[in-house]
Amino acid sequence: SQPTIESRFEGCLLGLAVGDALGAPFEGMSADDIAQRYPSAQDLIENPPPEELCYTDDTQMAIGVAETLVKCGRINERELCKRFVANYSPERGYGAGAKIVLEAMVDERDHKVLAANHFPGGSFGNGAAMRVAPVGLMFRHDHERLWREARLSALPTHVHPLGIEGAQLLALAVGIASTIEAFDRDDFFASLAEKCQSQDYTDPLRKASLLSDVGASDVRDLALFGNGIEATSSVVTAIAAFAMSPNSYDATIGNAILLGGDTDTIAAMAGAISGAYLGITAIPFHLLEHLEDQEQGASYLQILASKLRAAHEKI
Ligand code: 8NA
Ligand code: MG
Ligand code: MG
Ligand code: MG
Repeated sequence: SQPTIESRFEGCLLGLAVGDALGAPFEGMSADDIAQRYPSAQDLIENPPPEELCYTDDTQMAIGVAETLVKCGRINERELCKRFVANYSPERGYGAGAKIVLEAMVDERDHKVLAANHFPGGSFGNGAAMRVAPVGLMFRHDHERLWREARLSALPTHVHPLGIEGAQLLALAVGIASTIEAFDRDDFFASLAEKCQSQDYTDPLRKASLLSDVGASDVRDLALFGNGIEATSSVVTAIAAFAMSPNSYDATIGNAILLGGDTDTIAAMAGAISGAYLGITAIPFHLLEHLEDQEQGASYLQILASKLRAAHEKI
């Protein structure tokens, strides 16, 4: 049976946080190093590191995006910056450029100048894509609006066209995944390619759709799409990890993490798409149970998912 809308909203936000938190201990490691400890995705899911699962900047910023949508019903840049500042804790591990821009926001300096100039033309890091999933849920029924709001959610830190488009693409993947009843590879990739402008995304998307078509499931095939902190070497990777195993949250995030590199972020993005499609029940209970996100017995992310769904019903 189909997951309910409630289940899909929860699955997306918790799927993002669990992917982020499970991937975090491996961030920056090589695939070979990870394989020595975890030969398969299943090994990793069944025997995760024993420590509490702590999420990082990816989830912390996604919370700010969701809170903004709950409060304003849309992306209001001022409110979004306020939420980023209120939630900011540098020990969660922010990207170098993002850290500088956020610290300017905290000090009420003009962060826009830094966002535009710290990297030539702005940042094309995956930091806008890693936090955008709530926008995909909120505007799942209106892809034009989704595309515009995803852009607005990127701008405080990411003004480079590739940083923005990576976020738009990930939001659209989440929006579609949260809406479809059965996964159809051709439809899924055609809808994504239709909105994309840049060859940096359209070319790998085409390759990802073909790869899925031949039923390849070797994690090495996923590695072709990159495992870096640039949006262009991680967003399509996350989408491909989902498309390779649409009916398994475990395989989706496990394979994403086994690639090495930017493990927390790629698993966060892949986990958000997978959770939006499969719902909260697809996420292993022992992982949810070990996630730090507990406030007096309740999960803040679950509460936020429920508020986001209520806001979504009103638009
Ligand atoms: P960002 O804006 O600093 O971008 C990430 C990186 O991408 C930069 O540091 C550059 O190396 C590179 N980059 C981006 N734009 C350009 C450009 N125009 N020219 C040359 N290089 C460029 O930060 P972000 O928020 O996009 O980064 C997201 C990543 O940061 C995620 O992986 C997230 O998990 C986090 N992160 C954390 C740690 C950590 O300390 N735990 C390490 C790496 C990344
Ligand atoms: Mg992170
Ligand atoms: Mg096109
Ligand atoms: Mg990361």
